[in-house]
Amino acid sequence: MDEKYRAAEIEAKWQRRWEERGTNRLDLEKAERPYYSLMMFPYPSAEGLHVGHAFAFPGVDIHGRFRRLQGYNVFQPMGFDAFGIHSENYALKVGRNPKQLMPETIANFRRQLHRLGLMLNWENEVDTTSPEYYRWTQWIFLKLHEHGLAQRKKAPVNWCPACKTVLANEQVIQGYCERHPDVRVEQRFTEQWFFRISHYAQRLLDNLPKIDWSESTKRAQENWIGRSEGAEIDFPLASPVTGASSLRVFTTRPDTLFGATYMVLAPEHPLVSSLTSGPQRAEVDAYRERVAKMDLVTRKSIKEKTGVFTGAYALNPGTDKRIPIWIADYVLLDYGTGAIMAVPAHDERDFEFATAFSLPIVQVVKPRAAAEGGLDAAYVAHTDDEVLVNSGQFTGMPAPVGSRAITDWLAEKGLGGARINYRLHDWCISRQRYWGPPIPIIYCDKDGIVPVPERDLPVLLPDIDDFRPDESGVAPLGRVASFVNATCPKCKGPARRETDVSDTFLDSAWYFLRYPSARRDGVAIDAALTRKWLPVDTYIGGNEHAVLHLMYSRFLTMALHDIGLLDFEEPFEKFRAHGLIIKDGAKMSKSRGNVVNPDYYLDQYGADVFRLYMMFLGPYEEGGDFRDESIAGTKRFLEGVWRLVREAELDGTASEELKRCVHRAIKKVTEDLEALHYNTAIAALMTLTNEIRKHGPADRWVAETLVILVAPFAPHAAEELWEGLGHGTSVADARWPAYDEAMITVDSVEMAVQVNGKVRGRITVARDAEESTVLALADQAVRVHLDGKEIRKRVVVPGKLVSFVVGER
Ligand code: ANZ
Ligand code: ZN
Repeated sequence: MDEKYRAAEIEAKWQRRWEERGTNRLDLEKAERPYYSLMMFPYPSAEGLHVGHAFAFPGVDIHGRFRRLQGYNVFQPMGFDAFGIHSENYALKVGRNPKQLMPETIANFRRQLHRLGLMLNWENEVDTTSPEYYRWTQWIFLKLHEHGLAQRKKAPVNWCPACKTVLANEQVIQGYCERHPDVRVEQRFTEQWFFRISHYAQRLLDNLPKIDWSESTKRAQENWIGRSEGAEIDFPLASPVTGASSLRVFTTRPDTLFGATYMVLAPEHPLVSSLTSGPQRAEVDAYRERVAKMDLVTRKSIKEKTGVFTGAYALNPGTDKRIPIWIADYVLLDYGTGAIMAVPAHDERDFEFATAFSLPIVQVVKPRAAAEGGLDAAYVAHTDDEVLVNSGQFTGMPAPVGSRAITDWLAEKGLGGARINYRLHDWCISRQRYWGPPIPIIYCDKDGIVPVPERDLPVLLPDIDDFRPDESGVAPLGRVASFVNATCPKCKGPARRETDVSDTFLDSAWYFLRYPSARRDGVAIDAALTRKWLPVDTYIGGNEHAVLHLMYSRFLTMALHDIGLLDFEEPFEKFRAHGLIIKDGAKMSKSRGNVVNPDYYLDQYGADVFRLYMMFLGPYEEGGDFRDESIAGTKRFLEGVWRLVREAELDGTASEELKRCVHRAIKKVTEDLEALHYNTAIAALMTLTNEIRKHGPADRWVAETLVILVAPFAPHAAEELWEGLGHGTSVADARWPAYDEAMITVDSVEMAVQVNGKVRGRITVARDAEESTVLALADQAVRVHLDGKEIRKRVVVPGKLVSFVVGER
């Protein structure tokens, strides 16, 4: 047998074998220990796989392979999130129809994914653009509609002038379009389809402590949901107008009621027109027009306070004083009630506004010490140690007590009550674009909004030549008469089809539910398979999806649970966010010109070395800097494993010392894989190869153990070695080795790692570890202090200390 490690040959051979032998095929119905390992399915871009994928996917694959070696039947499916603006824009750019283009880009992606050596259940592949898939996406829309969770309503929405469609709030990044980082999003006030995710705000929040997710992801969701406790208060109008005798506000500080010296409505508030008095009208209208053109983020970030008096007054229910009603851009229509009581002494924005327009400022809360000493305190932040002043019968109460007392008192008088408010808004799912599943709705003059009957699904996306979006706010399908004209399912009269398509995030909000049932025709989700395989055991993906995909998936799962289609309400029991790969200190992007194409490395080194290398770049959950200097070292490591296994004395017996080293390695690699600490697991394997060199040669047990421990990372090489050791079955079906605690003596030392004289980390190593191992571990432990610097000197004081001297490059 050839003794040299030849990556290209071995990898092609094993990828063929896996295919032929069905190594990665799984009988979902018969599987006894189901384990669902999910990776975020990619959007197949024309450029193909990038290094971010090459970091993310192998990281999940290693976990899945580890679980399989532990005896689980691991289901690790893959699919393509191929609808959406991204693909459509690319098709527009190259002047082709996405329907023809997409199969080509998917084929390219599939080829690249194969090269990475991922253990995937391709039989269960899904493609969101296939009618077999999107008929069920439409079906889900119908189910939500049937249960009152899909609503058509008029609302202020984000409009991207470049995409020429509305966007969900989650797709607007600091006022700019997610896809067009230099295009400001505008506001439009139009009818759109919404899913009532806001209905689930409290449950989405309450479940967070119950799920095992990365903390950073949970915090992002918590902030996005944005729960605020406070009160709604009605302020009677000094003179009632048509349609209203009072104005309702939301406040988180009912304790400051007596300090409300004026009110502010959002310029779009429906009562503005009736409240405005004759002389003020021209000024109010001009201001409203100006604000209508502004996007939300600009509005939120404007420092300078502007506004206009409406001419109307309300009565502060605490003081009974007349207070003026203004409109201003710092009050937003879609938060709370779209109106506020302004308390300039205690709210910074109100303070700036009152100062700009010379409105009265009355302090009603003071620190206890100041209140008792009669001092006049300046503006201070709200603390528990504050008491109410100038607040009628509530004067003297501690602020939190005052809050409750005032809320109760108002409730008794029928002027409001306690109220919880959420920042999370309903999910706008309609898009005025072509490349998506048509929303299955028909409009009839007689019957109004009529859902397409289930038996008529899918509503096929027609082939059209001109699929360009335009300014009109009407989707391209609106120009296709044969699509638009329909028959009303109820009265059989002439009717019109909805021409908007749904958001791509709806496709991806349920793909994991579809995977096990991917080959079932008559149902979206097969009940028995779903019960067996879901919820997902481990989901790993990027944290950029913390509030988009991950929130939508949770919502949809909850909704389908309530509708009676699922018996669980959280889709992902465990979620881990992986880090990002950066290059030269910056996120990879085409505009920066620092994109790395994995194909080059796969050609040069093969998938196994590349996988190992990517996982050794840094902690999986933190990511790392792509420096290809060290890839040669990774290659040498794998060649070392190769040689040590080939040179093993299979009939011999390893030394006691070596056995101890192997037990230690098993323990370390097992624990690290469990925690996704891949870089340190690889470091431990490096240590082990050094130890085999020192205390070797390996016997059969040592060689086999090494092969199995390496297998999740370098599956092809492991297969070849495993076969060379005389096995006729895949190493993927071997058993993960157990270690003997008694063999793991404390023959290790802790060493400090210094960078420029400061201790930056500690490592635990075998007392007799090789210097190169110690250095590799040390480098990992303090990598944040080494990144981007030049290492001028390395010193190892055995058993004590590693010291790096670094400088700027
Ligand atoms: C009086 C007050 C006094 C307030 C005070 C704050 C401090 P969070 O915590 O984010 O929920 N507010 C309410 N609706 C608004 C809207 N549509 N646009 C702009 N601002 C709005 O913020 C709640 C507070 O934000 C509310 O409590 C209200 O100002 C303001 F010392 O009421 B407060
Ligand atoms: Zn009808």
